[in-house]
Amino acid sequence: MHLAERAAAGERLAIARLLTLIENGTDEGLEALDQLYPRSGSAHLIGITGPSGAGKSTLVNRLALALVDLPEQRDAALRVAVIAIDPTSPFSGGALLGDRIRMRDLADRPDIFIRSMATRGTLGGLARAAGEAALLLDAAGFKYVLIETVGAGQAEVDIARLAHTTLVIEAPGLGDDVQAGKAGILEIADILVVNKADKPGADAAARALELMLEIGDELRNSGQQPNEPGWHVPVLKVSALNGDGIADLIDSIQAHRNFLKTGSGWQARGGAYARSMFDSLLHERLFAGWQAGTDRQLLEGIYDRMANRALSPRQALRELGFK
Ligand SMILES: Nc1nc2c(ncn2[C@@H]2O[C@H](COP(=O)(O)OP(=O)(O)OP(=O)(O)O)[C@@H](O)[C@H]2O)c(=O)[nH]1
Ligand SMILES: [Mg+2]
Repeated sequence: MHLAERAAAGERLAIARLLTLIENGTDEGLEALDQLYPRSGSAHLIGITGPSGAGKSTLVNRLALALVDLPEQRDAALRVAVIAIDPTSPFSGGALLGDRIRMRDLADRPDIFIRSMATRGTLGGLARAAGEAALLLDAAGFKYVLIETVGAGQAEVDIARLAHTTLVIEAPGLGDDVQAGKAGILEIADILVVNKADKPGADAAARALELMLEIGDELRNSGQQPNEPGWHVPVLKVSALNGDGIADLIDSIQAHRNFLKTGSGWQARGGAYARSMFDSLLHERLFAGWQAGTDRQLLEGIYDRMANRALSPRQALRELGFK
């Protein structure tokens, strides 16, 4: 049987192989994705982001184990998949290894699938690879796909665009009061989580977040997400370490899904992702086509003149025949 069909039938080995093929951008992998595309669209994609050390991996571990046990999951063979993304991988082999060790509770469960992904090339490339991996896991039948990233900027925003529900994780004691505010990722949150509620400072962090939410309401409305008015972003205190608050967090995740499904949000988020994927592929193709048809030396000359301030970027475009 073809690899795509085996993956669609939920065969773990086939899924793992296809993920590698997709991550490496091979034709076989990408064609399999095309074939699987119509089967995707039913998994609940959940993004988990926030500053380093907030406890994202610990929380993902907890969430995965709790989601697997939901009554609605009883008949599903494949239940929860986890994609752990490390955008700083050249320097953090150790961190990835750490994640693997932390997630060992999950590793030998047949109903949970875990995959770590590291950056190859650009952050944009990483977001795309994550999107493709999520698509495959969705098509393979996983009900929940959890995607963990470190809150570092554009990659998180891209991944939030791909997720139905984005959790932004904070924790007391990370130095400054609220890291996510600084990193500019608060506005992508559907649910704000203050982890390490077993430690002092969690209440203060939650209050600070609530305040920032009030101030940032307009920000969110002008943000990058398709805007679904009517969702009130909750601030939840949890302890990933001892499990406190996890049941409420799961309720909140379900409530967000119901909210999206009741309105047009579910479709809109899936559609927004497909459109952004299409747009970025189109940009790439058009650019590559144009570049292939353009004299290399002419281009180098133009780059030089721009560097020497003899030509502005806009003037360069005009010189190349663009209006
Ligand atoms: N006290 C307390 N410690 C926690 C809790 N959750 C996680 N930790 C600890 O915080 C540290 C960081 O946890 P991780 O889960 O690795 O954090 P992370 O956000 O995934 O970190 P990166 O992947 O490096 O960005 C670990 O030592 C955890 O044991 C919690 O609820 N309470
Ligand atoms: Mg982690």
